[in-house]
Amino acid sequence: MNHNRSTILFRQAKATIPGGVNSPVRAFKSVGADPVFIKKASGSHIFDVDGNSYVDYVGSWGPMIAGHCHPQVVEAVKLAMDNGASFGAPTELETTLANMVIDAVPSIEMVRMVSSGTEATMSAIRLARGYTGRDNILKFSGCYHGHADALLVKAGSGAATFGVPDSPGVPADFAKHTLTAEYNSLESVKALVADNRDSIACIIVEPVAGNMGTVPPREGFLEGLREICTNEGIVLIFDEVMSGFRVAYGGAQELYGITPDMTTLGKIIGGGLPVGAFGGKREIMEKLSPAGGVYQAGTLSGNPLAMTAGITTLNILKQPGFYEALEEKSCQVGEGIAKAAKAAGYPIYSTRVGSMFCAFFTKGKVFDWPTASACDTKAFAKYFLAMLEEGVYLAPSQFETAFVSSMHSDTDIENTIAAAAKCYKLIA
Ligand code: HOZ
Repeated sequence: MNHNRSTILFRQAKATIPGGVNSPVRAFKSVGADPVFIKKASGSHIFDVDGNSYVDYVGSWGPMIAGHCHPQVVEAVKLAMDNGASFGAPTELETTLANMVIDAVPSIEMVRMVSSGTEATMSAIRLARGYTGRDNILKFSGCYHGHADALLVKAGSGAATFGVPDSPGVPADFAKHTLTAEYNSLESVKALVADNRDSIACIIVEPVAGNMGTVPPREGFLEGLREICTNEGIVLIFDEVMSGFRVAYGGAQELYGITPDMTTLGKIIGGGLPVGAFGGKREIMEKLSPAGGVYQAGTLSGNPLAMTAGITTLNILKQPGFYEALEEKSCQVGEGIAKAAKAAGYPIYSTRVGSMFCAFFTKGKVFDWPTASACDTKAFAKYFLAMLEEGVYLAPSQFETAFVSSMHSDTDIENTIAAAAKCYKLIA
């Protein structure tokens, strides 16, 4: 494949944008290559500036569950644009999307729209602190909740990819209120709670971890968190920015039947436009300004174009059989890749929850950050580059999730599995 134009554009970008990208993982740095620059996308495919096409399993890191440029979304956003891009004043669209979110997500009685997942988690934590009057928060090693200061502690995703356990620029005074437990270990949570009685405002968790690869919750883990939080007066926050409307219409909380006190959302509810949201129990949400005293605001919050893309996308997801068909495709691709690795004699540990999946380059099981971080990232990098050459676009990091969309066809899936078979043999 020729990547000449991408190489030129990356060189130009590096002169004006730090590292040449506007979000670190995109840079392909951890796989030792230059990124391909994307020109356009359609359905299950993205196309780069050199004319190469790829079956896309990044899906803009999650939002494109109905595929790129879904005709209904494109049409709706074009019409919304004719009415104006932004008003900074309330619109009916915001209430429509709020009602759709409330109907879908068991824990959400009231919701506030913001512009990104980072804003959603940052604001949810402020609200949990304001509501409880407590300062400490508890998160899990390898879970990523955006890049707010207090949350960049033992974070997954880009921070994990680049080996940044705690970012420079985060004052120790800010990070000292962040306690970190091990994912899937209730014992580690209980120990921290016992040592910090009556000082923990919230436990924030990805109910399906998606930022250290895909790591499902073990049986009893989410139930245990629910019980601890109820007993200790701690606000339980599910960060469903990735899993919301992805693993089920009502997210992981619907799938596993555990209801947190608050939920953060993003990605899919914006249909590819910048949106985040946080919501939960009415008594907590009513503490938010201007109803209550906890401050939070945003010029582009509830933006009409983003609301329109979100509403249209959720209407597509509500069509009968949507999640069943997606499950079938995801199972085919996840299992197909695992079988291809086995046939090549290459050791991987394969995980999948709905249309989120991951192939970990390890012989052992992966259930937390220590087991995820034991993966052979050099072998992953070789596999990633080989797959790219075969026309399959994966996330350029072992510690990210692959996403399947409803537009992935049987041919796309067959081609992906054939490419994986070839690439595992190549690196075995
Ligand atoms: N936070 C995303 C990975 N989990 C990366 C987003 C991006 O680089 O666009």
